[in-house]
Amino acid sequence: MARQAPDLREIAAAFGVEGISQEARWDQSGHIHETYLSTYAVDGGTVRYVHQAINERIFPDVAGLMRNVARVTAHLHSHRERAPSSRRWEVLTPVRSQTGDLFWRCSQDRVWRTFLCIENAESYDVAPTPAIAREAAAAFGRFAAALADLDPGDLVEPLPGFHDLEARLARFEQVLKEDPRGRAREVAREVDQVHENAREARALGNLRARGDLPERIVHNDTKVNNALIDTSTGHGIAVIDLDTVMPGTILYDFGDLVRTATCRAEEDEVDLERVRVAPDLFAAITEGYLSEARAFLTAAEREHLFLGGHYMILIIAVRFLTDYIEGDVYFPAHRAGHNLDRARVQLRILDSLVSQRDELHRILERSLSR
Ligand code: GN1
Ligand code: MG
Repeated sequence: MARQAPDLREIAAAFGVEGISQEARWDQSGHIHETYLSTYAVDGGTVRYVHQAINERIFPDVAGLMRNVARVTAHLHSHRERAPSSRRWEVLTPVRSQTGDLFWRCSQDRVWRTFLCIENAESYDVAPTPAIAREAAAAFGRFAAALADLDPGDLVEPLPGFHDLEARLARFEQVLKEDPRGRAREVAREVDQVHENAREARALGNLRARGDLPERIVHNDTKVNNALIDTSTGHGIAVIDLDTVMPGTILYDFGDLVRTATCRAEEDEVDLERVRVAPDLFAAITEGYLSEARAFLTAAEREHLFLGGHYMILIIAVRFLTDYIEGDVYFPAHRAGHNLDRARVQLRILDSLVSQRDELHRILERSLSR
């Protein structure tokens, strides 16, 4: 779909941003919203903001979404004040519009929000080193610990059934049967792979249904690029992208880290030979996550952490594959077969996880016993 360039001056004015606009960079690392990093000259220096057009097709309840973001960020801010630490820790800060809201509809009929930019920090689509994988994972662990005492009843569920594997599989089977774009024939192998891996992943749903895993407020999108790393120290210092923060199991968060931070290839890599779970990165995220989460994990959560990886990789594979068959209606496709490539990468990561299961389990056990 052609993108209409937004009038960022209009947006900056709506959010009371002071200073003269110097530069705006379109950040294409997320799949959902349209994001700009804008620099403004003010008082002899510069200040940067993130302006984001919210995808209303995916998040129709913008008011509910932004209420969640406000609650979560307020809780994180007060947690930071209550438990000060010598290690840098930043919290995302949404900016209110001139009318006092956390979102604003522009003249192009799109809804915008604005955040202060967290400076001296960077994020990575692929973890370049074990040290960075470790720090990204530690940031997500610290985030979960800080939200442990936020009442789940305070949040709405912006995307109901987001990580409900049964619902995702049912939709997948339905789209496969309807085959609206005549693509089902091409994906027979991938469909088999989904079926082969579904049984094991379903164990997580069963554990949840039995009440074995505590419901917590979790991030639900712990992609490695949603952690910020301090540019100078290399420490994990913040977690961003709070749209999917809602009740769930901690296994989702650990699992999405396994999916995104243990593989040295991009999410849409076409050379599948490059796609594998690297044990050194797996060890790094395990160490990093547990350095913060060890204190609050229950015995059942510890026991089933590994399953989180299997579950999340499969669920994203199913989502990409469903979207390919359906005609790329959710995840933007920038080339022919883009969502199929993404699905194949996920299935390859899953293969790699399963085939190295014993070694990876040993790594996890070692971290857990520390
Ligand atoms: C989307 O916004 P972004 O790119 O961080 C998606 C996640 C997927 C991810 C796959 C709301 O996240 O669930 O895991 O793409 N977010 C939503 O890269 O669907
Ligand atoms: Mg996201």
